[in-house]
Amino acid sequence: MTSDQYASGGVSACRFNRAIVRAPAPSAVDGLRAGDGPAPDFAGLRREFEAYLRALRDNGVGVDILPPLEEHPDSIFVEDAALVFPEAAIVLRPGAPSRRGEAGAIVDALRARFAQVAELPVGSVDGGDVLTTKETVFIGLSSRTDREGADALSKLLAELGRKALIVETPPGVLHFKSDCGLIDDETVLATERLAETGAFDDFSVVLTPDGEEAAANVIAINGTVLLSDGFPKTAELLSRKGFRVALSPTREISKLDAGLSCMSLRWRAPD
Ligand code: CIR
Repeated sequence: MTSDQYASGGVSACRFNRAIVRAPAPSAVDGLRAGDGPAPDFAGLRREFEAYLRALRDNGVGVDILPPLEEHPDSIFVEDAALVFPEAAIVLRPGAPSRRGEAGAIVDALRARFAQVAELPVGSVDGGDVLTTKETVFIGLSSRTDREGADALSKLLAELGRKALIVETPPGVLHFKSDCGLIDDETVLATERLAETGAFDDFSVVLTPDGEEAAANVIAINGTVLLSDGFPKTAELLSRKGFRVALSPTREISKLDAGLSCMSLRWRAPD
């Protein structure tokens, strides 16, 4: 296939048959945390990782599980080190200095699955700031993703025939996708503060209910919306709107400022 066949307007961004994840190392409990809340418990992290794996598999996704990396505590959050599309992968440059090495550590796994693996040449971009939709790849500027990286990424995406849009992440929000997730190809679940930026004016937007802003980091997989458990109002709202919802626990993972999208790189491999 040529990249044109995947270009804007082409392929659903909610259908996946492959994913890459990385098992947590014991050092994961020392991952970055913005606040001074409690550190996560390793056994709990592991259980949540396993529940996540089950959720991917139950929804039709085959998973490559990479080995734990003790020297990279946050490496379970593979989403930040790369972007994947049906046609190619892009190795990113995570913005936190302690996470930069995760990019090099994932290259071999990408090469094993993708004929084309590009590398972001300059700046910094975390995959958590990148939301791929059918028409557009949103790149949120944040404390982890800078203008230089966003511009360089836009160029690489253009070479793949994909349209990029650089947007702002609200102040105080770690990643663009901390506050939003696609729930189908036309609809985004987003916090009010993110929706107010106008980034999703071309989408239908479902707002997270009051007090459940952390629920926004959902992933849509093959007709199911995977939602963190502990957000009953969001689960009820999505079900009422006709979405099939599956719950996955993220209590420990959330202590590392992370959620569901962060733990996998997902793509639709050609059949
Ligand atoms: C960090 O601060 O980088 C990690 N503790 C959490 C990263 C979460 N990743 C994501 O939302 N994509």
